[in-house]
Amino acid sequence: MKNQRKEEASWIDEFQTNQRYGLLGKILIVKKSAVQKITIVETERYGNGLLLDDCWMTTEKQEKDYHECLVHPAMCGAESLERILIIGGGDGGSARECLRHTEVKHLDLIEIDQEVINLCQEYLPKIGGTAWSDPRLNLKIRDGIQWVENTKDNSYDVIIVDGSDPKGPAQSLFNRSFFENCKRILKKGGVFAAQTESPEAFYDAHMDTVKMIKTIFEYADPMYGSVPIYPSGWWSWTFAAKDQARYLHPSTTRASLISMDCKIWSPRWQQGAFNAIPAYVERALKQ
Ligand code: SPD
Repeated sequence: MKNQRKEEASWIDEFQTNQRYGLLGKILIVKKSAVQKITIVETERYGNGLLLDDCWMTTEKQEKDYHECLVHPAMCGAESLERILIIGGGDGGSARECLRHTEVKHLDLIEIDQEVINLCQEYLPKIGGTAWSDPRLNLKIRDGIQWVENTKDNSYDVIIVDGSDPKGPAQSLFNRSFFENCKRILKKGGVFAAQTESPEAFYDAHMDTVKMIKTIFEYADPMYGSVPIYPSGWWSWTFAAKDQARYLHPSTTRASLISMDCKIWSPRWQQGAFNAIPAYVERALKQ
């Protein structure tokens, strides 16, 4: 049986300019939704995984390396955690991490593609886990751009942008007007968080996005870590706030409730990850 699986496995690659990033595995299903191409795979090393338009999004055995880092600096830094917004995040991993915080009363998860939710619930159910049945979750299949445009000022304590790369359906999640609306609908003591690509594999996208967020919010800083399945394995998340750089100072009470069950995130890890800004990025941000 083991031999048989190995014979069926082949390289599943994300192709970027002059590079490719792959895992050995089997393709379980490929679907073209109205929005994008969705591929579900079974990998030898990281369990079942999801690709959108042939780019790696998540796998069961390393998703925490990404979701914990996107979510907890924001959730442990915001003044209050009553109302949370996630744009994207159709695998449910960001929602699961947010809902571990018992102060959360309401979470809007705005995903553009119902098919992503369906396939993740079927093939990667542990990533969303109990979030899918949590009464605090309000799942809407909507365009995130329109959602933030139509939301009134000061609506959310935390806003998390868990989209894919800046092309295709996620392109507009990297636009100035989108970030400006996020700022407008964020409460004064709130925290904004977004995945901001790789400082190595996607230098231009990373720099453009971090610079833009910095010009919009009063306080903003990128944080760096490792996501093995993404191009170069070196990834970033950027956090922003209106009243103070509150994402740099995690609440010890909140951290103590969640960090023992985290794989990567802890207040100590977070401090190092903000300090791990590469010198070439720090220099470029000052120009
Ligand atoms: N290059 C991949 C960037 C994708 C970031 N979002 C992934 C979704 C995981 N919830």
